Amino acid sequence: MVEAAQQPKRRKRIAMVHPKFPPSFWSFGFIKEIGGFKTVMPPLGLATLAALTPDEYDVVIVDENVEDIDFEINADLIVLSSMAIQEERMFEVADEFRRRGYFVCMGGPICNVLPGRCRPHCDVLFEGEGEYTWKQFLTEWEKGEHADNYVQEEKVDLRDTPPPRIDLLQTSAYRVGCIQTTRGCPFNCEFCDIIVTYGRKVRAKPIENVIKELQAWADAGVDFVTIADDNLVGDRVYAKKMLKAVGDWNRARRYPLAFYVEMSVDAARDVEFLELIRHANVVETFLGIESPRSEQLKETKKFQNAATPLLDAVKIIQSYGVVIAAGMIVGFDNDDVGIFEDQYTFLQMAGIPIAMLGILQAIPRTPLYERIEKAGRLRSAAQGNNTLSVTNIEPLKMTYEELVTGYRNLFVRSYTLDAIGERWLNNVKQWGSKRDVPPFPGKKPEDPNPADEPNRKWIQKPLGRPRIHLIFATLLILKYYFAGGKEKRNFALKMMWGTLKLQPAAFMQTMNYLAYFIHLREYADKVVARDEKFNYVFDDKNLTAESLGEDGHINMVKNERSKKTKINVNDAYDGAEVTADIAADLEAVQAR
Ligand code: B12
Ligand code: SF4
Repeated sequence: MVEAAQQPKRRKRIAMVHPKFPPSFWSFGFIKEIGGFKTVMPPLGLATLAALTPDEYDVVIVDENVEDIDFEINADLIVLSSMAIQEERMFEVADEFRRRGYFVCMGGPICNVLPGRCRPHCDVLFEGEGEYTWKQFLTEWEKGEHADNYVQEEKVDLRDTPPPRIDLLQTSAYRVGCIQTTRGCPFNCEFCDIIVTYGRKVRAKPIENVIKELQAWADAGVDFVTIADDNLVGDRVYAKKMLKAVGDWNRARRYPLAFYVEMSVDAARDVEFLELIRHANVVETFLGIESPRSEQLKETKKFQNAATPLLDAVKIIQSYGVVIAAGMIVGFDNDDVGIFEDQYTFLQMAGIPIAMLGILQAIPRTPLYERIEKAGRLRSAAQGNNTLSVTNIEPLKMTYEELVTGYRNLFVRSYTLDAIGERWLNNVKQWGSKRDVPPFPGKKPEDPNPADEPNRKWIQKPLGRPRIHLIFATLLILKYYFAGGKEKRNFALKMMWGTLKLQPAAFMQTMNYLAYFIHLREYADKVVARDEKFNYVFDDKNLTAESLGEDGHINMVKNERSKKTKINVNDAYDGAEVTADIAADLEAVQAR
């Protein structure tokens, strides 16, 4: 008989669970069948945590958006990670596991801003980046000495983050793959929770690791990858080197990967950067434009936008063949009822087909939250879907009802077929061309001006490798529009014919977006237009962070400030017309 001491130690099992998303603007839930996917993107945070877990553990990732959760799973630890939009389901799942006696750890974006609400639903709560705290916890847990709360205050060095374990994901269930090359953003927008968690000093992964991660996604059969950086131009020097390397790698492939990125509008000032995103095969970018009115941009400390002619910036970026998805916000203190018309006009003129329209919300731990709480203008708890007719802020220049009704009407109006069609063709007209690009103010005389450049060909390759599913998807798209009545049919014909006239090479890109628009139309009609959150008001008018369970005794931004991190924001503002506001902001940042 083998002595107990000699028996091999039982391998412990960790189940990492990602709760289901409700329908949202980005869920693409209405076009899963057309796209042939179960959910849009994998949980990169959990895949990263899995990679950080020492080899002696067996790890599984269960994404409830892809498969059902087995509440009797063989596991010693349950790890949950989610965004605030998954709150309800996250807590249900956590409570169910705990009811059955499992030990539950919780982390992710929701815990980073709403730890007070998460606390009652888990055994161990993690706040902030997980690279160091996860390993520390495992060591302490093995010894039976673990804490019940781990907070990562120092920002993680991205050389310490390993390539995510995408081998643990059912990659074919996702529409796109996902990598992250940097974390953090040098700017200081008042409402932003990104800089609360990830800080204002941009930290980057070694470029060779980026290429390795991309190769892994390509090997897994993925054609489209999101570069989930908070701001791709946050560190422009790194971004250029990285995009050059990625572009060289990508263009050498028979079927290059297509990329989605997120960046700030000051990118429009840098011709070299724009050439490189085109070279890398970026086909869509998210821009946080927020408002066409500069008073509102200054109010929210988005000085980089206030100093930029926004319409021109959009047109310049589009001329590099990129589709722009914009974040737009109503409900700033300076917004009056005229803002809805201004937002609509701006979007139509700019030709921004995908506008994530939201009402300003105060997210706990942000400077905006502190200001609104101090002013006694909190009206309810923060919630995770920023594209519903609800906000926790009492508006100043209109009533709450005017704000949510105006918002809802703006959303629905922006997603009528006529409005989408006009925006899409305005954007196709701009692709690969210098037409309509005005000289860009605020540049140094020696800088090249995109308006002086020759016409650019549309060189994007959005489709990836040929797949049988593409034929099936095309048929379903045609069915939706051509069997859906005259209005839909005319819209589809206008989009296709318009593209053939303006930019024939981009015809299949228009087909792609015809699918995208089905989701957005359905979301506008079935979720936003019928949203009952309108009446979601708390009786108690004297709400505070504490009474809402949103207390956050640790403000990570303040902690970072106290460490006097030196950030070179001059790079990020490079070429901007430096107004007094920007100068003050620069000084404030430099003084930290
Ligand atoms: C890619 C992305 C998406 C993708 C989807 C990603 C997915 N998995 O489905 C898309 C574009 C579809 C998307 C959509 C949305 N998104 Co999004 N998204 C991102 C983005 C840019 C990157 C996410 C990511 O992969 N990060 C990289 C990984 C490694 O980071 P991570 O998951 O946070 O994990 C780290 C830590 O949090 C921690 N950690 C995480 N879990 C755990 C667990 C434990 C136990 C431990 C120890 C640690 C830990 O360790 C990890 C490594 O450091 C983030 C911004 C950001 N910088 O994170 C926003 C972000 C997560 N999204 C956000 C929002 C609001 C949304 C939407 C609700 C917007 C909308 N109205 O539609 C939707 C909802 C999604 C849906 N399907 O319905 C917010 C969430 C705010 C919050 N606090 O909850 C963020 C933070 C951006 C922002 N501030 O505006 N998003
Ligand atoms: S530019 Fe975007 S990521 Fe950066 S601080 Fe502003 S809102 Fe946050």
